Amino acid sequence: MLRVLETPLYLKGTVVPGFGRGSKMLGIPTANLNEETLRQHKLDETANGIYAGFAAVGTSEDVYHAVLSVGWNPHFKNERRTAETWILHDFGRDFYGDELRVMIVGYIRPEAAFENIGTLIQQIKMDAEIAKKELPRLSGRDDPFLKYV
Ligand code: ADP
Ligand code: RBF
Ligand code: MG
Repeated sequence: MLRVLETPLYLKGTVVPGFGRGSKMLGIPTANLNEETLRQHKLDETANGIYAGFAAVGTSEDVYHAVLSVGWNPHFKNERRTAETWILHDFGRDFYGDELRVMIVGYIRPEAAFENIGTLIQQIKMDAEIAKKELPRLSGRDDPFLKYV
């Protein structure tokens, strides 16, 4: 279901435009991080996968549950590696250009390619259910890393 990481992974960077595939329209907006954030050695190829963690945006102190995908998006045969975070909170606005801080505490599954887009979306929604169920018992939401400095 979810494997708790021995050492959390920390991502901090600027929210940049993604591929514009309309994931927001599908109810799954994913905040893409700038490429420099992906270049840290802890996020090498072995780190590719689907994760759960805690996220904070901009100068806000609020911490939310999040699911994210790190890697090549095999379903779309991408040529660019990305880290995209779906924060499980309704912001009602965009926050391109803001700082995004994510503390990854659990591993859910490897990235995969699916029969069709509907199956991919179903799977992502199941990832979110796992995160909502497991994250409340995991520590991390008070980590100083999530605070804006
Ligand atoms: P893009 O292809 O540019 O990444 P998306 O359709 O994936 O576009 O939407 C992502 C954008 O939506 C984020 O960059 C952010 O500005 C905004 N957004 C609003 N609510 C959320 C949320 N709960 N989680 C992630 N991004 C959100
Ligand atoms: N893309 C894939 O190609 N394969 C996946 O298994 C996959 N899993 C994802 C899981 C989560 C929790 C999230 C937020 C995204 C995932 N994606 C995956 C990325 C998804 O294809 C991408 O967000 C949209 O295509 C918009 O760029
Ligand atoms: Mg996106």
